[in-house]
Amino acid sequence: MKSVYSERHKGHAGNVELVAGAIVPAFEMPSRAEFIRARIDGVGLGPVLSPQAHTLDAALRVHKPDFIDFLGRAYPMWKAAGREGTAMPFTWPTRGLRGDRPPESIEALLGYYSFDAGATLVEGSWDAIKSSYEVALTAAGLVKGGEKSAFALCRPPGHHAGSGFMGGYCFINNAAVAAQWFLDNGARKVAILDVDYHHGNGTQEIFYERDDVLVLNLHGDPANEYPFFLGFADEKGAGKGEGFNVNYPMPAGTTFEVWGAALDDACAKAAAYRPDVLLVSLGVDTFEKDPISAFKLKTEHYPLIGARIAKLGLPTLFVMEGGYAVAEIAVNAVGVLTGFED
Ligand code: SP5
Ligand code: ZN
Repeated sequence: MKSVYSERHKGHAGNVELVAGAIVPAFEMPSRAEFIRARIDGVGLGPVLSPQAHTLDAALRVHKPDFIDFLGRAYPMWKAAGREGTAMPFTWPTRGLRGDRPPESIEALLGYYSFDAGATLVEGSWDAIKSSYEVALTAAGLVKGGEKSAFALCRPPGHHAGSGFMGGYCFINNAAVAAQWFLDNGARKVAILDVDYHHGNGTQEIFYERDDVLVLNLHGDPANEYPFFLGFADEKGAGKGEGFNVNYPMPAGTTFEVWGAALDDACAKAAAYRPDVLLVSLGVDTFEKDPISAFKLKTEHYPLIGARIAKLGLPTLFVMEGGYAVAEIAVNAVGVLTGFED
């Protein structure tokens, strides 16, 4: 399997995040992509290509123009306000406040274009975000060009980013961009299977009223897990999208036995949908030793996930999302890919 990777992700570094009332180094760090990059060679998965340059047009097919424009302006504005370090939001237009008018100051804009404090920007973030987007589109091009599968080693990840907001380490929704790109380039239907531990709220929001993208999401029950405010089983899509969004919330402590049954059900739904392409939002924060998650999957299970997905026999694009047990995420993520190929 061919992979696409850009070292431009390294500019998105030194970020901090809020955990239990304290500012700590962000779990979403450059070494994540570096471990995976090294593991690809370690197991001989296949060639690793650099992304081709892309304009932001494909991003604008799923994201609002003012949001994408903001992502590019945010850190320069932060600096112009005399700040340095990590740009982090702290005020949000929740119920009872004005969320209908874009504000002016960088403090307000950060909150207006986010749903949590978890998507932070530093000097090199925007270039890294664009590189991650280009990685996804370049890998999508490989699949469109006839490869049976490809791996987009995206960093930063994307599945929490919605049409007009960032959050949860995510800025541009790489998987959503790729799905729309396939549709704009000849595909009639695309399925997205999101196996990250966290609900892909951004992907769900983007496609919620659409019947040309089936969104299947396996994740920690939002009743007790981030992102808390979306991802329940009764969210099934709306309008002509009704029936084309499927959530599988599962409790803390979920083992592969139970998780794998949900995967089987999701794969059956994907097969019945008969998509032209399958996208896998590949998070490996389901691992038992993940520092911020609570499922109990073991390293031996990841190749089984890949093998189950391969049984669908669909052109498949894997897009990297989360996973924070740093050295092990490489073994587990690449384990899915080798399991797919075997
Ligand atoms: C792409 C992705 O996986 N984003 C995840 C963002 C999660 N952010 C909130 C994490 C809350 C962690 N609570 C941790 C308790 C740790 N002991
Ligand atoms: Zn996650």
